[in-house]
Formats: sequence, C-alpha cells, structure tokens
Amino acid sequence: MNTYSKHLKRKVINLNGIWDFSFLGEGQSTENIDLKQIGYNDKMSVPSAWDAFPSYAGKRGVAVYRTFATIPAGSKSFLKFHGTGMWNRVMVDGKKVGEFALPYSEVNIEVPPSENDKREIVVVNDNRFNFDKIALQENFYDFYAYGGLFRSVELHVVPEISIKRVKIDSPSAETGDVSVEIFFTGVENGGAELSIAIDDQFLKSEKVTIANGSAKIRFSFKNAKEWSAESPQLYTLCLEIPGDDFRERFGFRQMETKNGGVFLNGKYVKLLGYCRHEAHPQLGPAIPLTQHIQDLQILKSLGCNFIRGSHYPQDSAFLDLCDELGFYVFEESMGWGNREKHFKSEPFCRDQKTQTELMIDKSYNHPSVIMWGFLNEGASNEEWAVSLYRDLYDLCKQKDRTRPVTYASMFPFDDKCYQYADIISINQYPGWYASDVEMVRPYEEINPLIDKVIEHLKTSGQADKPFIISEMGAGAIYGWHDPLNAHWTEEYQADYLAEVCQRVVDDAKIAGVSLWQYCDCRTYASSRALVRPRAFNNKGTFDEYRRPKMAAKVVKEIFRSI
Ligand code: ADA
Repeated sequence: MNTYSKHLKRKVINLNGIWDFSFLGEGQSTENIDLKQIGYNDKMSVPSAWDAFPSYAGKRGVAVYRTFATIPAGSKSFLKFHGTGMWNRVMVDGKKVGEFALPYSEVNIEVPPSENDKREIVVVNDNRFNFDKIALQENFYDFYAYGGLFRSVELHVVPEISIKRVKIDSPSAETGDVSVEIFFTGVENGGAELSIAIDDQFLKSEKVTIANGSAKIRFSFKNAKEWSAESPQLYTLCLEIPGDDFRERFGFRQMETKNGGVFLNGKYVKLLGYCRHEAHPQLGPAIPLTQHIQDLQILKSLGCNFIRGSHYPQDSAFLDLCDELGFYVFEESMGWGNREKHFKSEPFCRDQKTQTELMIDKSYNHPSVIMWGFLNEGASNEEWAVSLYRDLYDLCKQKDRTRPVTYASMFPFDDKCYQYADIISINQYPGWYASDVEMVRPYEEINPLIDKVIEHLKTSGQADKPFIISEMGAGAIYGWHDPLNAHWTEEYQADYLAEVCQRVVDDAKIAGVSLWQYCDCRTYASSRALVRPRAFNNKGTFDEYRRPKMAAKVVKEIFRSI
C-alpha cells in the first residue's frame, strides 16, 4: 500500500482485511496439498505475519490464506504483494499462478482471465528454513524470519495495454527538467496517446512511441522547488493512457559523492541516524502505518536525518513517509553474514540479483532513497565472493546512474570489494564484542578503532569516497541500571553511543553514521540467546515497544548540536 493513490482510473481492489486461514502443520509438504480438503478453521488478518500471533508463535510449517475477489469476467489482472515472508505459492481457482521465495520483495503475479467473475485466491506459505527452497533467508541471521503476507495485498484490473512502472529523473529544481521512462505491459512496439499532468494540473498530451516495451518523455516544470530532508517538497506525476492511469510521486534532487562527503543538491550533508528493522514484538514485520509514523517522528525528534533499512527492501508505505517527512534512506537487499555456501550457490546469487533488481524498480522514484546496498556483512574479504559483489554493483549501476552504491562491510582491513562501493560502509563493535577484559571503560576502544579504519582507507586509496559507520552500538536492557556501568546497563550504552556520535559529529572524515540500532528486535531463542538476552537484539536505543533508554537523550543532544 502507498500513502497516496497510485491510480484513480484503474480498478484496484484492496485485499487487506480478514482472510480464511489454516495452519497445516509442521510436517506438511507443499507438494501434496488438496485445497478442497482444507477446513479453514481460523481467520487471519492481512497484512499479518501469522507466526507472530500467540497461537502460532514459534511454529514452522505450512499455512494457507484464502480470500475471494470479484474480477470482471475476461479481464486481465494481477496481484500485487507488497512484501511476504519466506516461501509462497499463489493459487487462483485451484490452479498455481506463481511461486516465489523473495522475503520482503514487492512481487506482482498475473491472474489468468476467466469466464467467472468470482475468483478464489489462495496463498500457501511455508516458513520453514530450507536452503533449496528459500536461499535468501537463514536461521542464523540475527532477526527473526516470519512467514505470512505481512505487507498489503492488492488486485489490479488492467486493460489490454497498461502502464507497468515509470522511472523519473528530475535532478534539478532550477531547470525543472523531468525525463520519464514509461514501461508498458501488453505492447512491445507501437504508440500510445498519453496525457501528462503534475499534481492534477494538466500539462500536455502527446502520442508516444513505444519501443521494446517502453517510451520516453521529457518536459520542463516552472518554479519547481527542490526536495531535501529539511524541505521535502514532492510532486505527483499523473499519466493517463486510454483505459489506464499511473500516478507517481517524485522530488527534484541530486545526490553526489565527492571529496569524502555526501552532497545533496550541491550541499554537504552529514548523515546522522539509525539502522532500523521493520519489527514489532506482537506484529513481527507487519508494521502498520501508525507505527511507521511513530518511528519516524521519534527519529526526527532525535535530530536524525538518516535511516539504514536493515537488512531488506523496505515497505513502500514507509518510503512514502520518508519522502514526506524528509529522511535519507540507505535501502539494501537481504543479506546477513553470508559465506562460502551462499556465494557458491547459483540460486542464492540469482535471488540476490532478482531481489536487488525488484528493489530498484520499486524504489527508484523515492527521493528519500539516496543509496543502494546489498549483502550486509557478507564475505567481502574472500576472493570467491568478489564476483557477486561485482555483479550486484554492476546491476545497480546499470539500473540507476544517479545513486551511489554501497554494502556494509565487517572486514575494514582486508575487504577485497571496495572497488564495488561508491561509499565505504563499515560495521564494527569496538568496546562491545572485542573489548580488552582489563579495560575499565571498553568504549575507549571506539576512537582508536575509527582512527585505524580511516588510516587504512587512506592508504588503500579509498579516501575520496565517503566513509560511513553503517553499524556500531552496544546492548542495554531497558530499565537495567548498575553503578559499575557494566555491559547491558542503560548507562553503558549511553556512554558508548555518546562516544560514537560525538566522534561522527566532530570528524569531517566521517560522512555519517547509522547507529545499531533504532529499537530492540526479536531474534532466535536458540544458542545465540546467550548473547541475546530475552532472545532479542537489545542494542536498540529504544526497546521493542519504543520506550526510550537513557541513550536517547544523549544521542539527541549530540545530533541536535549541529
Ligand atoms: C551485525 C549485523 C546486525 C546485528 C549486529 C549485532 O553487524 O549486521 O544485524 O546482528 O551485528 O547486534 O551484533
């Protein structure tokens, strides 16, 4: 779902609501399901992560969601899944129409036309870990893997020729020049009568030539205002062709990296903010708009302008809000500490590329998204990993010439892929994981480590690229205080983050920081829980219910000082 109407003319059926539901069990295969035998003994809301519900918590197996929709007989249509968990098979009127295992990706599935207008839509969801079936998500990632239809689901009824997506380039408010590539479904080569409006003000009509499924248009826009985090001015491009329309928001802004800094519309920007999981203890990743807004308001109040959407493609609704409220976003495809098994797996590499491509197509027009990333803490220090880093970098560049590309590296001193990053992003935890046991205040390791990274980047020829600390942080249990300032106290975390934030604010060689992390998030109740009390990653400045720990005040004071 978006925060604004993408179509006024096209029939879009919002399928959010209550669906029939059945959990078929932990041993159920996905291959021998007889849909007619399913009792649908429960109901489930959509969006939802079914396994975040108390009655199904912790279960791994096959769950089935069912709803009905009325599609005019004979019409073309497709289902838009804004984000789902783990593995899914989509069945319409008992027949398979699609299958995908791209967690958090926006996926469209065509629905074949039918003589009947009442259609049964079933989604078989499997949330079990199985590398052969779902290569992108594993049980050692440090965030809980949920199943379900956890973002909105829509059904679009479209004419024979329809608009699939648009790609808008509008770098300068001064010139007001806008160039748009329009991608069509239902026509490869031909022409279309197109009407163009901005914010519903008619601009012009023209006959466009469609070649290889797309057409290009250009126009200039007078008195345009630029978009920035401080002044997030948005415009809506409204396109109409016979029988269909498409409305897409955009902003005038240009993103550049030079001399070790990030520049927006020619002005230096220090990126100050957090990594954020789309997570809630009771809802899992099915985050309602209300929670997204609360999070963004909290982050604004701390003086943040930057969010790293860790570690997967973000909800379009969230990015709409970032566009509206003014945030700079680092959006990345899914990865977490991937190693040899992954880099040498053809399905893993394929799905990484597919997900990165879908992410760019989905988010290209959001002015808030200022950089693309992938493979969080992958094995970028290994020769066998280089080709996937290269391929993903090339893919981003081929799809988008306007944004820098990065990946969060945990190997600052022996990374072999820096050539595939326009921004150097480093994840490190000095004074948390690696502290010298004799040291009274382990966070004193922070500054020497940062000095060492900066020196290394200089000697290895990376000094001209912006360097951001894409993760650094310390755990604290909400409400835990102790005079020794020990690990897990709110005091230790506050002192730790003060040290990091002050350094970032004071040091021109650091382009920004996304602290780890905005709020506590659920991870697994496995052996890792020994370093993850409560089976949560507790490095949030806020707990999982967004209650502030002591660090919130400290971060706010420092971020707001500039
Ligand atoms: C890594 C990882 C995060 C989180 C963090 C931690 O850097 O990218 O997802 O797991 O470590 O808390 O240790």
